[in-house]
Amino acid sequence: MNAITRREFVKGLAAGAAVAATSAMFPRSLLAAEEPAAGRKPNILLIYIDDLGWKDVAFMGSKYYETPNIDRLASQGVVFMQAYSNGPSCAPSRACLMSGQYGPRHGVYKVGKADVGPKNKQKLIPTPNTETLRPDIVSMAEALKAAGYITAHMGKWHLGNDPELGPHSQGFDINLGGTSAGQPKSYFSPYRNPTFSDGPEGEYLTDRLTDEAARFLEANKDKPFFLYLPHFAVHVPLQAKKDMMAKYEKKAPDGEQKNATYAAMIESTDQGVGRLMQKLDDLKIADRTIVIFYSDNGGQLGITEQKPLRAGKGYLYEGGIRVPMIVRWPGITKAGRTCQTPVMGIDLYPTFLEAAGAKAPENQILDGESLVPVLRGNTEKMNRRYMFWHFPCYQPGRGEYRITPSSVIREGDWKLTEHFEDGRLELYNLADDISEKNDLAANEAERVKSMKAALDAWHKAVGAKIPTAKNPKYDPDAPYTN
Ligand SMILES: [Ca+2]
Repeated sequence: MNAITRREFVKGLAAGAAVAATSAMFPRSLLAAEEPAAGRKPNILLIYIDDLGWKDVAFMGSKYYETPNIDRLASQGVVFMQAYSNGPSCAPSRACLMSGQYGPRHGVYKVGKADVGPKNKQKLIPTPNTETLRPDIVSMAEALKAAGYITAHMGKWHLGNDPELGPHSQGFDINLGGTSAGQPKSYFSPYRNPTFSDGPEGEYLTDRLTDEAARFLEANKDKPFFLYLPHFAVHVPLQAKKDMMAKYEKKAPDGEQKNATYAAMIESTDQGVGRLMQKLDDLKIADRTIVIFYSDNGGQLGITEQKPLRAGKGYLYEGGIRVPMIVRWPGITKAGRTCQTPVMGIDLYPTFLEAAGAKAPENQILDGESLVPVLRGNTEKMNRRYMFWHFPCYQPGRGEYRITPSSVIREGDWKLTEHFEDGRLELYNLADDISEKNDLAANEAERVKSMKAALDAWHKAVGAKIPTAKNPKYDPDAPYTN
């Protein structure tokens, strides 16, 4: 991890604040805010949306979904065009985000058992999956708490239940909503969630989490805080406020973006973001609050689509792992900047440590890299040469597996996938072929060889388990039945 001294950090913050004040990069409300006191730790508000795809927001190009508040946030911060989730679905992305570690270190690869799906269509015995985050792992919340932050979790946790495995066990002072569950029983009260009370009949969950988050901001405006707001939205069950759906029912579809309920769920999320940004302004703490808007995986096919990206949630193609991401850090990030640097969930942990002047946990490798130099605009490049995904399990789909055991390595614009069932290698150049249509593995023997060697070396370095045992139940002639 790039260490930064407290003095450098403070110096940077002060210099950045001056830039913001003179160049009118931020709205009046931000300029009116107090100057950050020297050495004051910035607040961190991490808004993490569930299953929100790369193009499920207007600022990324959707003509169907309406997200004026998130669009405004995007215009005030850095938009990462190549932000990735660490996994193709909820739990692995969250485990990586919270731990700062790649999947093989904690073993959370997917939601549920490793071999979900028709067993007779699995050539290999997959590596067992872990469904909870190990208690000995020091989460980003624990690291920030140790640095004096008050920490709150509001929404979906999906990595186990308190007291042993829930948000409280991983350093969150407050937990509202966080259990082992991957989706709400209902988006309308009564919620039947053991970690928070039901609201008035018919209250909407996304609004409620926004209310709770706003109350938290008010109550903790004078402390350094880390508010992790992993909305249940826009994951199924598809349930939205009826009055919000009407306009989408009349609206022209944008390809397969046409589900009015889903659109209204996105709009409720957008309103929540708008209300919290307004709250930061009203409390005059926007200038010392880092806001991150991010998603845990791609959009679900059948509900939405991410064209030109290939596939969606549950795949290792870009549509499954490339997600929208905004970082607004007044005084540090330049408003309206678009950044092509590939980044991923594990980068946020070291970024937050650097921002907070917090110590990295002892005896815990952090696989990500701080985004602070990129956020400052000092560079467009990360120090790392490669990014990795490891999925030694089966991810069922409709008619075929979305993923059979495989690993992915990205180097520059090149993306190589190794399929463990048959050793097949797939290679794409994302700069020329963002849709992953032209497999260049046969044309690029040298590159394939070097990337495969780097992937092998990584497997060894992180102790990645690779399934090799043949599944005796495999039947090549059996139909795939869901
Ligand atoms: Ca998800």
